Amino acid sequence: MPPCVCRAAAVTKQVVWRSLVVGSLSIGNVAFGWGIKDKIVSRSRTCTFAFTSHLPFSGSRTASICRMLHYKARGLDDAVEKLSYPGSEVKRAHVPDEHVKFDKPWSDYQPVEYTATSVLAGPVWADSQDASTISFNKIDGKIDRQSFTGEYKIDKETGRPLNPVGRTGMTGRGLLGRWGPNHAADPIVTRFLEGKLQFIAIKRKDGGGWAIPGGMVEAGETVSLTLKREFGEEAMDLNSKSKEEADKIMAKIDEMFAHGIEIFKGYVDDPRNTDNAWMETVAMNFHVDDSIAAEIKLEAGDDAGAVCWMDIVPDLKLYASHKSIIEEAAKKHGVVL
Ligand code: RP5
Repeated sequence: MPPCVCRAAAVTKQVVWRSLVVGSLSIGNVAFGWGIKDKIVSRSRTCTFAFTSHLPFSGSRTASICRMLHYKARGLDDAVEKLSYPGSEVKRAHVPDEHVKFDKPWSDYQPVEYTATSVLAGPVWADSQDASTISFNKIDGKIDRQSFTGEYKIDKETGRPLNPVGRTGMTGRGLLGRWGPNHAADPIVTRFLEGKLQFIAIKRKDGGGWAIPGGMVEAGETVSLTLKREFGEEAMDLNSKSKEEADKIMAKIDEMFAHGIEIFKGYVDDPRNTDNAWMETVAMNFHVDDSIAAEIKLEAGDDAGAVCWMDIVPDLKLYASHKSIIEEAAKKHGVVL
C-alpha cells in the first residue's frame, strides 16, 4: 500500500507577506540569519544581509539575535494577532515590533504573568518556581542552561533569565518547564517520491498543527538520542510496542539516523515562549532512499495524533519556526521554494 501522502498543512487563505527574521544558522564560526516574506529571502556566508525588509543584520551570532524579531512568541500567526496562549484562556499583553527588544526601555510594559498549573505541580522536567537559585548560562548538573544564541541576561530584580530575542507579552514559564532555554531536537526525515521532496510530519495533539516530530532533550540525554527517541515515539509509536518490536524499530532508526546533516541550531519562534522561558533546537536531516523509506511503518504515537509523508511545497503551514527549517533542509536537496 502506498504510504500516506498529505497536503493537509497547506494554507488555504492568502498568506500575508511579512518581513521577519525567524532564525539563525551557524556553520563553523559563521552565523547565518534570515529574513522571510513567508520564505527565506536572503542569506550570505559573508554575514552581510540584504533584506527586502527593514531588518538587515550582520556579524556574530549575538549580533544576529540582537536584530531578530519573534512573532508566534508574541501571539501572532499569519500576521493575525491572537495573543492567546496555547492550552489556556490567558492572553499575552500586546508587544509592537518597536518594543520587542529589552535593551530599549518601555515603562508602559505590563506583561501577563503565567505559569501553567502542570508546570507549577513540579514534574521531573520542570524547575522550581524560584529562579533565583539556578546557575544560568552554564551546564547545571544534568541540565544544559546555555543558549545557542550566546550569553543571555538575567533580570536583576527577579533573578529570572531574559528571552534573548525580546519581549513576548508574558512573564513566567507558561507551559515550558525550564527557566531560560528549553532544549529540543528535531529529526527531519526526507525522501523523493516521483520527483517530489517529502518529509515525515506529525500532527501535534496540543492543537499546534503539523510539525517536525521533535521533542525536548531530557536531562542528561544527548541530542542524537533525543532525535531517535522522539522519532520512534511520535512517528512509529514505539511506546506501545513489545520490547522485541521496539528493539527492531530502534535498530532501524539507528541505521537510518547514522548519517545526518545539521540544518539548524538556535532559537525557535515557539508560541509557548515567554519573557523568561523559550525554545531552542537542533534540527538534523536524514535523507532516505526508496528501499529504506518503504521499511518505515508510520504510526502516530505519544504527542502525535497523525503522521504522514508530507510534500514540501511553498504553502506549507507548520508549527513554530518549522517551515523555515524545512525550507533550509529542502535547499540541501536542490529544492528552493
Ligand atoms: C519546538 O517544540 C521544537 O522545534 C520541537 O519541535 C518542539 C518540542 O516541544 P514538544 O514537541 O516536546 O512539545 O519548539
